[in-house]
Amino acid sequence: MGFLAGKRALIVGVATERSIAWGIAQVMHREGAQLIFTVPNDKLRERVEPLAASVGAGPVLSLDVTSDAELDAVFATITREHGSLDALVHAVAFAPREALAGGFAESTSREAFRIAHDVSSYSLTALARGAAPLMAGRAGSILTLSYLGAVRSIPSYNVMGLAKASLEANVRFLAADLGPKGIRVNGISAGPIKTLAAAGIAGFRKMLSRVAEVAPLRRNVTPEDVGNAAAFLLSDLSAGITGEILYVDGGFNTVGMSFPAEAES
Ligand code: NAD
Ligand code: 0WE
Repeated sequence: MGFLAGKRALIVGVATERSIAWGIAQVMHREGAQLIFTVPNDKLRERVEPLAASVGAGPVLSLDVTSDAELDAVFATITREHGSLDALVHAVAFAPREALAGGFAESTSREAFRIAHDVSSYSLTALARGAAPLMAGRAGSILTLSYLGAVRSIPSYNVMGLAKASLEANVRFLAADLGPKGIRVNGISAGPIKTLAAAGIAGFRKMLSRVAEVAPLRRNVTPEDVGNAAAFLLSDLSAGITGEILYVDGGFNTVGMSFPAEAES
């Protein structure tokens, strides 16, 4: 029997078969979890419905995380249809495209700052508040996805770095708030992966190859690498872990200096 057997999970952030959230969903399905998916619009609904069906999930729910009404509706539906929740995956990030290019100060408008923090960090607070009553007395686990730009400056990541720093603080404050109710809250800081959110980011391919040269494991990570670590953090195997950010990046963040690997086979 899988280590997530009997667990029901809400997964927010599947857009395509390359989505990190889809990598997580596949591992969770493999380990026996029952999954509920959401999409923010009808265009993504068409892409996600076949994926959801392939892992035996029920109807895909509508959720734009900037809408309080849609957040309320999702939790009302889950309360009515299922009555409980064991796991929540938050894999959502957005900043206006023009904020993810050029110099940080020049590119960061008040509006881009607001949107990035609303979609990418506040949404975790709102989802955790909605999920908590459904997780009461059930060893719930909440997981979000972060990136190294939360704690290091990275060219062009710009205001998303500030939003990820806020997201990581969100993990710690939610962990303290919900821990006494038996709910754990953690983050995975993933290395770069070619997904829809990475498409059209200038220089992303170069970034992937640089990471693969420098990271101790000398490769990029995959959605399945992230999915396996995610399934652990969402399961009772990690019952003693909360408020933590786990790096799944081939060790890239731990390296202080690295030389070109001429002598490697
Ligand atoms: P993705 O494009 O597949 O997923 C991003 C998701 O955010 C999409 O499903 C999209 O629908 C959703 N989203 C955006 N705005 C929304 C809104 N208003 N309401 C509801 N959903 C909304 O890309 P991904 O790379 O799988 O991203 C998932 C998470 O992983 C993000 O938090 C991202 O920051 C993080 N991450 C990605 C990488 C990478 O290199 N791809 C690395 C580290 C962390
Ligand atoms: O968190 C992310 C990207 C999130 C993202 C992506 C987009 C593209 C489309 C947020 N908002 C938007 N807005 C859009 O209009 N990542 C961790 C992937 C990523 O994005 C980068 C990176 C990495 C890594 C942008 C610049 C530099 C590095």
